[in-house]
Amino acid sequence: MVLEMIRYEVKDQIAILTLDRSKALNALNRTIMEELSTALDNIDLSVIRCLIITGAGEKSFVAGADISEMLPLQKEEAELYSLWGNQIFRKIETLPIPVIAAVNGYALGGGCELAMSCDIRICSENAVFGQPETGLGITPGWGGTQRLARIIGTGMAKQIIFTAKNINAEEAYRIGLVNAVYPSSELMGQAETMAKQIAQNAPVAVRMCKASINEGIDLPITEAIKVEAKHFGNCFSTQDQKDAMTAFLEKRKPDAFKNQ
Ligand code: DAK
Repeated sequence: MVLEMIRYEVKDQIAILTLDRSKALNALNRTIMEELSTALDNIDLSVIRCLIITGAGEKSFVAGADISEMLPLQKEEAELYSLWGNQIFRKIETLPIPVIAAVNGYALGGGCELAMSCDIRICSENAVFGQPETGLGITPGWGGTQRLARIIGTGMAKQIIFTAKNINAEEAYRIGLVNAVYPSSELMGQAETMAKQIAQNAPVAVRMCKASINEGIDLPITEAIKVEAKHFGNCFSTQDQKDAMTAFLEKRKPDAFKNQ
């Protein structure tokens, strides 16, 4: 696939997707969003076990949706624009494999929303998070009002969204928006280390865990545990489950998982 603003790299069973529109701090215009969508559709899920999403350069992950493209939108167009972007971010959220956001600088507006559609967020010490939309006369429109509250709770989410005040990496860590903070030079190495740890576990089991958490989180607990039981059961039709449990009982290390 030929992409202009997305770099896609494969390292063994890990893929790294880099948003590369450096002249606008990787702001999300229609082209880069369409390319992101295409890249997600083309991930070889028979091989790739974990995806890392990051931004080009050391200054910015993504500085938001492209403000110049949003300015002229009318009411109906804006609603469609919101649905269109949400549907692309939902592809990340529902991608069968885990997705790590390696946030290397500004993650504002649509950038923060993109990071929140990933399963795990880690960031560099210079990262800045925020939802500046109310200062631009709009609401967050690509999941910000929904996912921020789900990740950090409604009280803190409302404060960040209503005030439009950015927060630094330390504060993002304190409130649970990111799982870890690293010096810029270490961020990608740490993301790859985590991705490799994920990739060495049984692929079907990891996928079932993601599906189980995502599908269960919005259900009443009585229904959610049925979702868990279904995915738990699915693992028992894999060779990897039989092999790993046999290896344990034979007191030896399991062979590498075969994704079968
Ligand atoms: N859009 C377009 N261009 C952007 C941009 C953005 N979000 N962010 C930065 N740029 C461009 C700048 O215009 C500048 O371009 P040139 O002037 O060089 O041509 C270049 O990137 C470098 O930016 P600066 O010169 O401003 O760099 P600084 O280091 O001085 O400042 C900054 C960095 C990140 C603090 C600053 O650029 C900034 O404040 N950027 C805007 C951040 C922002 O407000 N982001 C949120 C955008 S709103 C919805 C759907 C989606 C959304 C909402 C609703 N519905 C349909 C309802 C999403 C909304 C957003 O994401």
